[in-house]
Amino acid sequence: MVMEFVKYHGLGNDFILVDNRHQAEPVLTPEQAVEWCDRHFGIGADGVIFALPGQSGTDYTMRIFNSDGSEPEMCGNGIRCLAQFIADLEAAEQGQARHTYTIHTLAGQMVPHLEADGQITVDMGEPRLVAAEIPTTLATPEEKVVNQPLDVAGQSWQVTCVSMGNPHCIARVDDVADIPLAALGPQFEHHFSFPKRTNAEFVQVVQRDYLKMRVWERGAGITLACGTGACATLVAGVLNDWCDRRATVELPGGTLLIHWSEADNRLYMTGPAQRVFAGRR
Ligand code: ZDP
Repeated sequence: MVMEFVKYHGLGNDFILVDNRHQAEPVLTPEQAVEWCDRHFGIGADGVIFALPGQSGTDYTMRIFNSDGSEPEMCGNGIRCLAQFIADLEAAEQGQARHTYTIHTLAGQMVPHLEADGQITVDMGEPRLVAAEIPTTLATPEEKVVNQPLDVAGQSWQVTCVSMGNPHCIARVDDVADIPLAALGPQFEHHFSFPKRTNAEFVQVVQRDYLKMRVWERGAGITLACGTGACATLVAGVLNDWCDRRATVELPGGTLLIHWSEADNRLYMTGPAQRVFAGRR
């Protein structure tokens, strides 16, 4: 069967978007998503995202398969791409689109808002900090993991763990350019301390309001950006007093503005989402 898709990217973190509004389950299997994401034998992407009918009163539901076929709970750059995709669909069908959507995800409800300048701000919800919610065995279930030692690749790292619905393990380094990401990433991802595997972020503190970050993504490997990872990194920075609650996070693909609001404990992420091309497969 011929299927239509649209490619989008958020800071070079690229996704295949599928209009799945007519059906409650994704129209592709995880195995098909792996094929579609292949950069040599397929379309090429870090993941496939499905725009599904809403649940529990939300406008839409987002589901995503990573390029290895695993299904993450949440996806920050992806939800900006999803919001732009939906707005583009609504504009094509109705001549106009809304600016704010409520989106159901496996990590709860998220609320992207399309700004007048083309950027998209997403209410990413509250970070989860206790070990049971990461999940990690680095502490007892109710404890936080802040600046704890972790042995990886024959080296002792000081790590902080944050869940944005999906698991993140953050380590501060002097210079992110020096990190052998391809070698280290898989060893963090598959470390026995993370029962659901983990995303791994290496952060360099440039100023209290400017962080540089490189990411190894669970299920996708090296990517140019990670929205949930940028949020988790800022939270780790605040918990360790490396940075302010509002900071720019520079990723290889560009920058995101992240704000951890004191008023409501929620993360607000602002960044772009761009349409690349549409196709059939
Ligand atoms: O947690 C995971 O398995 C991630 N690979 C999900 C994708 C995260 C993403 N890069 C982001 O921006 O949050 C889409």
